[in-house]
Amino acid sequence: MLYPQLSAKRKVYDLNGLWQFKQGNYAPNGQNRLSDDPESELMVVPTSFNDVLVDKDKRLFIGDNWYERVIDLPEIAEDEEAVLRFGSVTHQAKVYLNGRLAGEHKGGFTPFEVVLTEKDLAEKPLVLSVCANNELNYTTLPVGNYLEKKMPDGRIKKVVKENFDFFNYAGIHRPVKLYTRPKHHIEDIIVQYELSDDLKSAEVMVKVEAGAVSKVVVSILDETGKVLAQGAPDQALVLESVTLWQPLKAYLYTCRVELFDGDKLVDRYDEAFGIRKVEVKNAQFLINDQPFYFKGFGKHEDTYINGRGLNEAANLMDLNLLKDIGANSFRTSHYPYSEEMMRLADRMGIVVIDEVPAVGLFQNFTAALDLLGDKAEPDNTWTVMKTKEAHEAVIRELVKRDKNHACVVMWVVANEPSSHEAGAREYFESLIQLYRDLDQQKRPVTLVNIMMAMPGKDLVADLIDVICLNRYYGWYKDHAELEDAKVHLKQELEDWHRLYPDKPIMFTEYGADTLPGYHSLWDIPYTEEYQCDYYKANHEVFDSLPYFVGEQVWNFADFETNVSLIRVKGNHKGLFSRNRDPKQVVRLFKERWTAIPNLGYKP
Ligand code: BDP
Repeated sequence: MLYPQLSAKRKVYDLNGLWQFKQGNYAPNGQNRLSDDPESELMVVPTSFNDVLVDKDKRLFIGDNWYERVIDLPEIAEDEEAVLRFGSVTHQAKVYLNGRLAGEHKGGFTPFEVVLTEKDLAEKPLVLSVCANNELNYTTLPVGNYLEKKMPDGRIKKVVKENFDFFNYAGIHRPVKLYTRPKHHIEDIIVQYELSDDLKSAEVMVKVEAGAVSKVVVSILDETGKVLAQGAPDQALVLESVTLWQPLKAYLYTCRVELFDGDKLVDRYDEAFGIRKVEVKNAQFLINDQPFYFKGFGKHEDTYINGRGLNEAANLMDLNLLKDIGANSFRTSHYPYSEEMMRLADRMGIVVIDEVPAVGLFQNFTAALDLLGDKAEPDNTWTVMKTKEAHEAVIRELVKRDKNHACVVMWVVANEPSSHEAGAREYFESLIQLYRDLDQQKRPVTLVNIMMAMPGKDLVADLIDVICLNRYYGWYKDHAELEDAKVHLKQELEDWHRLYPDKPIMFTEYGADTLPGYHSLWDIPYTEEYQCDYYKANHEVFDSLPYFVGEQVWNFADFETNVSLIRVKGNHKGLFSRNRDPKQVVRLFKERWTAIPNLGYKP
């Protein structure tokens, strides 16, 4: 899906800013206005509504969240169409135009569009109402435990207990835009390329989905805007001398697609893309034929005030901090990040592991996380979860959105599912295959493994390319026993390697909650010293194993969670605090990571 962008034939209008807002019942009918409802109030777009409302019940409200604004449409030419474009609405969206249901979308982290009809274009003014529903259950991704509570006054209150460890922020999270494009337009662009064996030259092949026109011209431009090759879609365009997209040394070409009717330009779109090779071979993760070592983070889209809403300044600061500490990569844990973030990572040369919101696929996950929780029922995840349809949809939407990004080097099918329970293999086999079928670049696919799915118990690892582990030796296991932690960690990694000698292994999570300002002479968890010692112990083991290809810590920064016994106003495993102040451990990482090269660390 193309990002809304200005071009000679396209205009983009910003619909962000102040909207009218109300939680609960509302039925737009073309005559009424949300602003006339005394219970309505102001809201900004984009942001999570939760923290900005400053009201406990509204912050935790589950159900329909209504947004409305009135648009005085610009003139749209006869041969053009107008499209409403939502970067994301969390989690389910219904879009109404003058009271008419004009579009719907399920899934809170991928974009969708609504094309305005002739009738909509004639309406003056046009009332745009959006319902953002934030219910989660066993059919949605992420997975939530949904219940209806009877209140003392007889009212029924909807409740979602997150089956995952981050706060269920919701609302219109990413920009809303109105753009125009020609009726006969470019619908999608898929850039494929084949590099020569020496990686010096490439044949670029571009697929174009477009309306009927007489001619489609594809041009490849370098960073100075010089045309290097030109031809038709599906034709090999030869680049004699290629500048590769390298980790932290990005180079982006432009693929310009133009539609012509005779000599007349009908539509034009510029898609940036990088050329690089990704391959998994002999227990190594190769980028441009060299062994790559992942240094970086699991992150969240999470900032004060905005919650999960797009915060471009925070994104840029985060990636600058990531570079400063000597890292090279992050995982979009636990959902697709904004298109703006992916474009930024492309430009900065940051390597990305791209994840769908498949989190919580573990019955009773919160009980499992709660160390004091006694699990009465045996887990029955794969008969209880009805998420397959949502899962397929989100894989399709993610690949459609992110396929051309050079930064994306691997896809994640799920985070910490119950991959050791009967039914897991049947559930995941076709989803992993779906990624492989859809992705023209044939990027590796992984599943992020949970601590309970140990080697021998896990049922899916043979289906994936890289063994990605979330492990907490020295935290959830061997708590404050770092010597034992090292022994157990090494043992487990050796077991994985014995089972899958050709697959590289990396950590996609490891970490220890740390409250900045807490210190101790001894090994006391939650102190800044313990966080340092915890990481040193883990690194000692990593460095002793040649097939261990990467370390992504949990987490980049502290983040908001649901309340629970083991969360002290959020999760504090960040190397940075929620406001991005460094903890003591940042110095340790900076020293370590600036000494480890991105390529060729473990040749
Ligand atoms: C893992 C999850 C992550 C949690 C983390 C933790 O993948 O979302 O926040 O552990 O417990 O279970 O800190």
